[in-house]
Amino acid sequence: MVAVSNMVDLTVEDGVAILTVDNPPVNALSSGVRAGLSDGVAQAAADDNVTAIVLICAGRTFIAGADITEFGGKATGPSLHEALEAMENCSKPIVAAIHGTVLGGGLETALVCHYRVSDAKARFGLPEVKLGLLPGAGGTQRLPRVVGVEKALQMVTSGDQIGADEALASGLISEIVTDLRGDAIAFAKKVVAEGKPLVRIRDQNAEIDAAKAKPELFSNIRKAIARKSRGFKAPEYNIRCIEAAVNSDNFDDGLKVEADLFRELMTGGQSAAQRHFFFAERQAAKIPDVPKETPEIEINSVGVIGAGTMGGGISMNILNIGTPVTIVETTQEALDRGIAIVRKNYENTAKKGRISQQDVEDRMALLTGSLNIEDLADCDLVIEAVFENMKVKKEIFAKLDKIVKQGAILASNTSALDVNEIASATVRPESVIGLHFFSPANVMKLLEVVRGDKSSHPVIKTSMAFAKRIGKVAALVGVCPGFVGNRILAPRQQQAQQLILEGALPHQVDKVLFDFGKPMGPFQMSDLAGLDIGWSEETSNGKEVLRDRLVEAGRRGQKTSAGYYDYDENRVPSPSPEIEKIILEFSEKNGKTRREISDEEILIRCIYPMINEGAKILEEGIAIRSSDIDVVWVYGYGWPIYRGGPMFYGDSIGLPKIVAKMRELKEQTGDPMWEPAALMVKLAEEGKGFKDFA
Ligand code: 3H9
Repeated sequence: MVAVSNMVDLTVEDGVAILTVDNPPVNALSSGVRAGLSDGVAQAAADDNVTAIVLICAGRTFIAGADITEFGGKATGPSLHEALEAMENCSKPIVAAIHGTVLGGGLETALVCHYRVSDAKARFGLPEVKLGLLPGAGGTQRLPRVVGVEKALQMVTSGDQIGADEALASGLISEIVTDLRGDAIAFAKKVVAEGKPLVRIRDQNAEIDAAKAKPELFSNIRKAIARKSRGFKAPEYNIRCIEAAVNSDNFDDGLKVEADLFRELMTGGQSAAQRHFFFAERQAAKIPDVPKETPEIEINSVGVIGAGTMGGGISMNILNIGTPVTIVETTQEALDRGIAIVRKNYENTAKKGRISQQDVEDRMALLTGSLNIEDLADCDLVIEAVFENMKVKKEIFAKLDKIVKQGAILASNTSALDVNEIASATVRPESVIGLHFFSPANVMKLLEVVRGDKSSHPVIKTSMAFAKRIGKVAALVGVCPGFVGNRILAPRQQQAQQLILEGALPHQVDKVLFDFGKPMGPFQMSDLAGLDIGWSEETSNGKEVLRDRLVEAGRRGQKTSAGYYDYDENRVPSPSPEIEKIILEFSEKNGKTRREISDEEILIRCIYPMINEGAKILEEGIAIRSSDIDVVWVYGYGWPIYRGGPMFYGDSIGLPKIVAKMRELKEQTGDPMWEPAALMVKLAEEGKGFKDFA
């Protein structure tokens, strides 16, 4: 075996050159791979003993794309385009032997090979859109020529993968093989023996020509993705590239459109934010002080306390991975209701065709209801999901301490309470941790794992790993009121309330945040959650507290068709004259002279306090790194991923600008909340960003 580069080897076996890419972990197209592909193909082409070439990868996958860590830096070595051109124009057939995930630039590499075979488990996709990009190495021009325009549009705008069967059916591969290396070599020999042509996808125009008469393919996809892709640039740019493939006179013109649009996305803010988030998500799983060799606790059965919305949703995550759950309630009625809702949710999913009726039955069979907490004695993990009341939670944990076997994890789903205090109700605080799921718990991707002062390393490690098993992205946070997510939410909600007393109306504030990219603004969010959460009749003070006034007037949010908005029978909100009247009264009572408030002021006053709170959280060590805060906000609160998360956004605005504005607002209002966090001031003075804080 000869090393063509530090990442690509070449061997010749019985007239077939085998180029092996070996660049762990995912064989990304780093400069050494690009150089190896160019040189390896040139060497094989020049070798008279070689009649064909097989391109294969070592390790767990075929090339999974361009090397994202190289983006934004200075490119070295041959460009991907140069390497791919050399391959496509090679005078000897190249067969791609595919396994694992062939993604992005990896699929584009396969598409310049003259033939492709794969094993049965291989998965294919162009996921660039998820990084705010488009396939920039010919993917938007070649894929539609193979799988057809409609399917290509679907693949590039969603970034979703297809399996080997679908790839075979759509012509993306020629064969599914069992012995990848051996069968690919045999396939290459057959191509030579049978004198099969060197198929260059760029020359195949049948699918493109067929789509010329169907402009509706483009309007249809635009319509289909409009809601999901609101605010994102990349999906539309991907569509434009395929449109160019169809409408251009020749392949190279389409390729030029692709190159221009790729460059624009690559140098723009959205892709920078989405690439940041790609690494943020993976970084969040790494816990510096928990050694690699820490043992994990086996989780084979789970107990959930509380069959309400949270308890039911949490249970579904666990049933989905085939792990039995015992759910405990205090009354038969509450238990029956909770279990019925779980079943209904599954049946709705089955109706949409996402799972089978058998799946529904299999999952429900793993769920046991009980009125006796002692039934949790043998569980490996118990998650308490009752309402937010410290006294009740401590009673439950004291009971669990006596009942549940040693070594099990005792978790609370509290969204704000002190996990250390909850742990103090037991004599095994090392086994206690917070697992804060977000509602709806069976859907939302985020899990805040709240480490108590005494939570043990195995408990932390197992919780993070278990989160991954149930399809969540976990961020490890420390104990403070509201942890990371709700603590950052609080100052924004407070500013939103201030703004409506000073002159804005709920729909104006909501629109600014909606246009920023949030799924909804603070007032719509409150209406959705219910204004009566945490409200009680005894303590209600409608004379002084706006929220209390609304609840007292029966305006509890969407569920009563009235909250900060009026709702029609389809829950469509409209600004409410009654609310406007109440707000004006409140302004007057608070001595506020109402004024016109600009959208810019609204945005700054809602977002800067969040960034500032994030800085305090970092300063106090509640989050390990700023990117973990971004993960919490993107996956837990719908922060637009194309803005990277609040801390990334802070860095992109520039910390000196935020510090200066906060000081100005402090000067104007005297409100101590505008005091910039010491860490933010320090980083700003040092010319650094949150990303530099470790
Ligand atoms: C592109 O191709 C552009 C072209 O069209 C045009 C160019 C001109 N680069 O996810 P994992 C790292 S854009 C660098 O935990 P899994 C990752 O950070 C690219 N590094 O594993 C992690 O590092 P660490 C289009 C990468 O098994 C480690 O590998 N391609 C890349 O759960 C393991 O990753 C994509 O968007 C990369 N491309 O999933 C595919 N990919 O261990 C992106 C991964 O230090 N990748 N790393 O934390 C993926 O979707 C998943 O990583 C994959 C494996 C499915 C491959």
